[in-house]
Amino acid sequence: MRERLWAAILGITAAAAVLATAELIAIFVGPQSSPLFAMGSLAIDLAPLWLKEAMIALFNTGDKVALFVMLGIALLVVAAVAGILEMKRRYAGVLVLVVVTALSIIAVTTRAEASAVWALPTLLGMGAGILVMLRGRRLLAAWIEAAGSRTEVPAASNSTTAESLSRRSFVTFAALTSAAAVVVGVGARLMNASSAAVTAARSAIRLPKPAVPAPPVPAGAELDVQGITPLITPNDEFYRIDVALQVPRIESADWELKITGLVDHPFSITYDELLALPLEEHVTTIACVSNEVGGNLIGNATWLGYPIRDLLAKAGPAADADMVLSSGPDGFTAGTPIETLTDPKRAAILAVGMNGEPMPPEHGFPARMIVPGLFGYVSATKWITTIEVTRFADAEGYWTPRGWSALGPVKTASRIDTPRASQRVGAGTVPIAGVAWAQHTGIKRVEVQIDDGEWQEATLATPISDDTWVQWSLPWTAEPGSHTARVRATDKSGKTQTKTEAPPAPDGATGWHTVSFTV
Ligand SMILES: Nc1nc2c(c(=O)[nH]1)N[C@H]1C(S)=C(S)[C@@H](COP(=O)(O)O)O[C@H]1N2
Ligand SMILES: [Mo]
Repeated sequence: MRERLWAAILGITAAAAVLATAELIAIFVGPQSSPLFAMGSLAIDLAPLWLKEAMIALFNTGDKVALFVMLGIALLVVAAVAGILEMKRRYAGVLVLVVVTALSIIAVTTRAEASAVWALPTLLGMGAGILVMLRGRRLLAAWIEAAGSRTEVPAASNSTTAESLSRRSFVTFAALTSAAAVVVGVGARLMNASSAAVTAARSAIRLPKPAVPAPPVPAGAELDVQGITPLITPNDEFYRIDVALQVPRIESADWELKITGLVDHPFSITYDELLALPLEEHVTTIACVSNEVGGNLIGNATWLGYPIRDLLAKAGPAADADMVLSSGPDGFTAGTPIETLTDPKRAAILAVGMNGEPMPPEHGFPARMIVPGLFGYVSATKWITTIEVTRFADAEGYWTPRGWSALGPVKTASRIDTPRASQRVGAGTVPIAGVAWAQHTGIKRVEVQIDDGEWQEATLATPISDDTWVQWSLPWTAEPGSHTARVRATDKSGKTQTKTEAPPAPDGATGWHTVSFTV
């Protein structure tokens, strides 16, 4: 047998396990956390200018491919050496593997915008590589031993059997591991590469200035209370609800929205055409129907987009149409009353911007719907590709046959942000504070009850508009001991939140948010 060759194959198998695992985990952590991607980028950064120019001259636009081919060859050599070393001396190859992966962790985590979790794919890859190296080493050593004892006792036929058995064990292990690594690794790499392309394309987009900017946030809209939810939710803290495991990655250049169905003039619109329209900015709070009382599946952002009623007007909906079925590439659909979308007083928009950025991929890049006053599941279609004008009698949204109501107006609600449940607070004046919402109706009053006391009216901040949540607070002098606070809001239609507790399904939770804490 050729010990060296098999040892080299062992090393390469272990390296394949490292890369495949890392690529797989990078799907979840983010395409830039892939060690291959990071090492490639690092090589580009470190290479002297003359080398870069030579590469471009030699390979033209294939320079990136050439770079990855060279990187691949280098890795192959190092991996083979690691395998040979491991068979010479136990853990020598493991050491090489650890050193190389540690270097790539440095490469990954020192990228601009990198975060510590970006180390995870390579770290788990390292773990997988070590396992493969150790197990393979044991199998290969057994084979080498069996082969060795045969040369010593050529006549013993059972040692020949021992050799072929141990050979089969090692070869099967190496073949299966590498095959799995190639399938998983290549698949994951393709996914990561395409999402990296979308990330790059998205960061190159410059959104136009809004033709109708959002009015400035009124003074006094944000209360100075520690622990209260920020008035505008930062994009990376905004809740997310997706039916798909994978965030769909769509390039804006490939994107097109079709407006079809019961219309006189069906048409399509591209991303560039959409950006060229006079866009409007609206601050709107959106919420999920699955939000529990006191839950955080709600957020408030400044959205930039184009009124859906204007798109519909251009298509000319039929008089008997009463629903718009919007769909995304993940199989999600939302059924929205056409009346809500065409209401000139309601800012239902096809949004391309979120808090001054192009729509983040997680929140629907290139474009999504935002409709004030309706739960997300019946209105907020992300990665939207089709708007079909239809009728409630003929179509239904994704969640309707799954136990959720066909119509999903938001329910008036309120939440205590501070004190938090089971928090211990110091004696003295303690603010009880939080947010309340009744999108498109507006909040009239928020009341707080402490223990079994009277309901006390909280101070409302100046709301941005009736389409956004509003902060509230009640100063309270805390007596030592255990306390319970509950909150209820009344909206501008005069309706007060019901005490009756209901679960989220089928059309939204009800009940008063109640928090117990200790002073
Ligand atoms: N394509 C698509 N759009 C979707 C969803 C989805 O799963 N797929 N979820 C909806 C639900 S249930 C809600 S509450 C909102 C959430 O939007 P967000 O993830 O940006 O907060 O998006 C809606 N739009
Ligand atoms: Mo939702």
